[in-house]
Amino acid sequence: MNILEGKIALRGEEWVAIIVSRFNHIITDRLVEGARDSFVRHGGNEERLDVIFVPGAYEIPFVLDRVLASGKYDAVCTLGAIIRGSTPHFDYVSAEATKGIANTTLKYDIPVTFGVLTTENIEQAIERAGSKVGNKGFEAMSGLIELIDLYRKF
Ligand code: INI
Repeated sequence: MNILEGKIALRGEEWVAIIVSRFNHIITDRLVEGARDSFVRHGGNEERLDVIFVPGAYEIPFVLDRVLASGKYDAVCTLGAIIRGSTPHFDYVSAEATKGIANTTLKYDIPVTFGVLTTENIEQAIERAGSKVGNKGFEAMSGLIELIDLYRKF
């Protein structure tokens, strides 16, 4: 049996972009910090890590398309925080962001991970941004690093 899997280790030569939404920035700032932490801990060169800000999660797919088309990056980590609160906007924004990121990713042969939180309330978001339930930014970057190595294998 042959097992194909990626190592969570960078060579220091990879260019990686984080696309992050400013909406609910108290949360998304923490996700960026977690992602940066994972990147550095796993051997990334911080001078090759670009952080690209967009207004809200709805805009992530459009900017993702441009970023992937640029050819500059080996991989892209998307981060955001969509919190239901009391507005129906949540359903539209989360559906478009999720679908948009997946559809855009399928157009390119470049790894992309999804670190966009979709939570019922701010407490659940805080739990996933560096407290009780870990940091989803760290997880999204760690998954991305694994994919970078996996993509080298075929
Ligand atoms: N954007 C988010 O990133 N998170 C949210 O929770 C959110 N809510 O709830 O409205 C949100 N809305 C803004 C949206 O992403 C766009 O930026 C806006 O509609 C302008 O296009």
